[in-house]
Amino acid sequence: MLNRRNFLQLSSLGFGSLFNQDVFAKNRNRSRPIVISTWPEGLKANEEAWKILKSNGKALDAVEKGVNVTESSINCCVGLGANPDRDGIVTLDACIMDEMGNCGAVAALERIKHPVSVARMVMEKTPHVFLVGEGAQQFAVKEGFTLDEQVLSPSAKKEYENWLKKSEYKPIINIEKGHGPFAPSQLEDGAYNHDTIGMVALDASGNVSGSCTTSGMGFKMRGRVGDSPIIGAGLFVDNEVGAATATGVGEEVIRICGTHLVVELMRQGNSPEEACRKAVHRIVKRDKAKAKDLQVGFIAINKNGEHGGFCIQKGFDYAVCYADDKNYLIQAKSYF
Ligand code: SD4
Repeated sequence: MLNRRNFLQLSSLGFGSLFNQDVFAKNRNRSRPIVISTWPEGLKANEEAWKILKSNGKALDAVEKGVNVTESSINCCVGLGANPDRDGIVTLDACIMDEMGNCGAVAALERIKHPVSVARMVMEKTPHVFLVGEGAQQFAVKEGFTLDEQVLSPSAKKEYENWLKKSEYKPIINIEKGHGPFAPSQLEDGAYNHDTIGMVALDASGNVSGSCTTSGMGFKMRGRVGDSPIIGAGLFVDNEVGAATATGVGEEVIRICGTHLVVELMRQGNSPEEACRKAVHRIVKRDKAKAKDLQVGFIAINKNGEHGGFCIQKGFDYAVCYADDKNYLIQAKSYF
């Protein structure tokens, strides 16, 4: 549990403080700008996004540069050091969407460090929305991205070697066992290690954008793509309403067009948290027994700068930043 002493220590680190959603609720009505992102890694990503937002930069730039931090982190499972597919190859998926409804996506991209930036190029430099596999890689190289070597992080290498012993096809999605007070060094050690980051932001001009980037399920079938690069599933933005992003078992999110649903629920007047809760319930309702072993989490912001999140299992945190010294980790409420 977070006690006062721990809280003060964390605050003095200037890094991130852990808050319960109810405690935080009092401070809900925030003026813009604001950025939120999934999992504890979101704290670092938010810091980068915040640099752009506080100098009146665009939400689109903030959500790209923010998640680039996570993509670069060798100890985080999002980028080239992440858990590979069952053939040992790391394949990355990402998408980005701006306030005009423009969007770009890539999937099954190999050896490119920043898939979200390639997704932005797809959005800005092609008449298309989605490029996959070899074609996406060729496009990235043509746009000046370098082909890097895939170097698995020590933990991904170990996990893959373990997995190979049985080679049982049970693709893995992290279900966080719970959080606690932590220091930056624990993050760097990979203590909180997720294969996805989704980020949505509202900038000083009142525009909303979002991004989502992932290595997908660990030890997945070659060619498997989840929700993260799919507009309306892993990410959706509507500048009249707000934006949402998702994490967890992608197949479940795709089946309900999860983030599109969250945004439409906000359009009907639901708060971000209520919209995320209703989307989670939609997943659980399909098969409650199955849902006991699944994790899916949604986070959302609306045009007033309110934010919220909801998940199936306890233990999903999201990071909220609306000032230099206000980068909080929020414990989302859960169905179970
Ligand atoms: C996927 N949604 O590929 C991603 C994985 C994820 O935390 O979010 N993991 O299905």
